[in-house]
Amino acid sequence: MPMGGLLPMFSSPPGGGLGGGGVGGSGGSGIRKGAGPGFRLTEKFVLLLVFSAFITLCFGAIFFLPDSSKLLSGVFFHSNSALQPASEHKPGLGLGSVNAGGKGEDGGEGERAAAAAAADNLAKIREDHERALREAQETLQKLPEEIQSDILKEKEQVTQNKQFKKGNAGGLPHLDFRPPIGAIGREPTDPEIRQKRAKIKEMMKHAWDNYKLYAWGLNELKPISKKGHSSSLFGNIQGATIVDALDTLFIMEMKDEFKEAKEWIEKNLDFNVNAEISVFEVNIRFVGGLLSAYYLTGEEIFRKKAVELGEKLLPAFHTPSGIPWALLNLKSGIGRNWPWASGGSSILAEFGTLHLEFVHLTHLSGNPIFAEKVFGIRNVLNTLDKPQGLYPNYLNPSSGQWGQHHVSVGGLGDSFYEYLLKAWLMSDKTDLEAKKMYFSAVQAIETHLIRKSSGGLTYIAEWKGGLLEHKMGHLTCFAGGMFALGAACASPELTQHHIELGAEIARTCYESYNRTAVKLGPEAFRFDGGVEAIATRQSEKYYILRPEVVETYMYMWRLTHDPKYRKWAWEAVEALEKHCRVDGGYSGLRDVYLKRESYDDVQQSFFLAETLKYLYLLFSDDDLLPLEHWIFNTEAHLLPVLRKNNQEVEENRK
Ligand code: DMJ
Repeated sequence: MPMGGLLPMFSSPPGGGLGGGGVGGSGGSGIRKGAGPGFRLTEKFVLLLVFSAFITLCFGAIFFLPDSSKLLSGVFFHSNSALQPASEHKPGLGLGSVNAGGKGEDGGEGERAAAAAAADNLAKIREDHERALREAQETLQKLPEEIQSDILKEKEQVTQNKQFKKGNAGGLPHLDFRPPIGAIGREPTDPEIRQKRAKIKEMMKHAWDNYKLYAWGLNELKPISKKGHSSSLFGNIQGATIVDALDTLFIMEMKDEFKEAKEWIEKNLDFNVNAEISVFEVNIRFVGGLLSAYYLTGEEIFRKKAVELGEKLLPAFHTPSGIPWALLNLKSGIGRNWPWASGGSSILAEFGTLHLEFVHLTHLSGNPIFAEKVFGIRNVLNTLDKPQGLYPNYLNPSSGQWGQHHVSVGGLGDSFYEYLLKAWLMSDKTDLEAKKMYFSAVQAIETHLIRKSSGGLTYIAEWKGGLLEHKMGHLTCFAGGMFALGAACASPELTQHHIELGAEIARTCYESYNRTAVKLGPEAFRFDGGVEAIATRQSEKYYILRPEVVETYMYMWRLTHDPKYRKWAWEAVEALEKHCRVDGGYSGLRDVYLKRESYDDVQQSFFLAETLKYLYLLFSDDDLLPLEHWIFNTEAHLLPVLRKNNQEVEENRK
């Protein structure tokens, strides 16, 4: 269509503008007719009245409207209420009703109706306006602090929700801390036992003082070179010995040392490091140590640090199966597995040893994420077939399938089994799934791994795709204590049998110590090639101050009170003093079959956390850390049993 075709309709008429000519020039419109001399006087009067009411209304509206562009725009530009947002909806000017009234053709009634409607509308406008004024005044009269605090309250709520979702420590619920049960024991009444206990405390002091003197703030001590020792297991997180030793210092009532440890933690313990750490080691030593210190003292700093570190470990679970990586860069959150682990697998003893600490992190933070993660691990395990009912040491976190079918109750497997039993006990025996998993695993271990030597020593062999390797690790010796603890809590028909199993393992491990030159056991010992409980390979002859044998003695002592366990434990103390104690602390040995010491020059942090703690408990009364109230994590850190109900806790406290 040519443009010229539209022009005539929108162009002004010749002569221009709206002046008279436009309207007048168009010839006879309806208005002109209606307004003509044909109206009666009353009609004219009604029209005049309606018109004047309309003018008054408009004037009134303008007069009463507040000086608000929003309201003005509401009135003038949103007169169609359907276009106004609900919150901005204002009663309109009522033009519709004025018109309706004004159109009345029934003389006086229409007039009155119109006048009444106009008055109504004016009243509404006034009311709205006054309300707006009142609100504005109230807001202006509020103190600036009140406004500020309203804003802050809102902000806080949002932040709290966000923090809770993120599992941030800022969202911690308030916990009513009560003094722990049996954290400090009475002096033993027997003077000989008292003296032995005092000796073990002196050993702790020697280890601590030298660490303080030569390696303060670093991870571990080199007692021969008298300097710090760093381990890649902790990346560049520092202070492993301080955190690991905290609860031992507390129960031994080494108050000054505990105080200096706490002060160091407050000022220096820092997890904002750009380094790769072992998730397992950091969890059992640092998270475990901090949780234990919190439960013993109620000091907020320990809880705060434990939760903060727990959060830092969470990215390790970002794998397709939810089975965590072994190694994690704390800054980038990038994880990976040990390069030597079968087909990129995660390790059973590592991902299976997070459960206790993570359940407590949820308990202390109010954030379910920690528990969800570890129960997720359990779910994966429960969907998998177990060869002969056994749990292989390797599990691929990407495929969620087993790697090599190697099974061990020692290294790579050990504390997974320990944590099944302790998850059940720590839940006040409500976690029946853990109980079932534990007892069926032990049954499979008994059938396929436990053997008796021709000399009558019971041992736990390693299983490699169905073939047995007749070797038992020092690490495996913890299992004696585990069987006994499980026995004490299991059904009567299992009790005797498992206690005996624990006792037999304890004896075998004792033999592994007793058959060396220094009376401390090797890293691994064999039951083949004509030997029993003796290391045959040079690479297995070392002793690094490990606790597992005295750990089993401690449980056996508590559960049977057979004096031989104290006797064996004291032999270990004497051997430690004779062969591992040096001027600068305690050192491991490279070969336990040599009379002349060959020091490895490392004072492991677990010597203070575990070995000395278990020895101290062996020479204390049973009311120091009673087993029905406390669970020891795999690094001997203390976690209380989470009672079914508070009333029971109250009862137990009396
Ligand atoms: C400790 O860190 C723990 O006991 C862990 O379960 C195994 N290794 C050492 C002690 O030998």
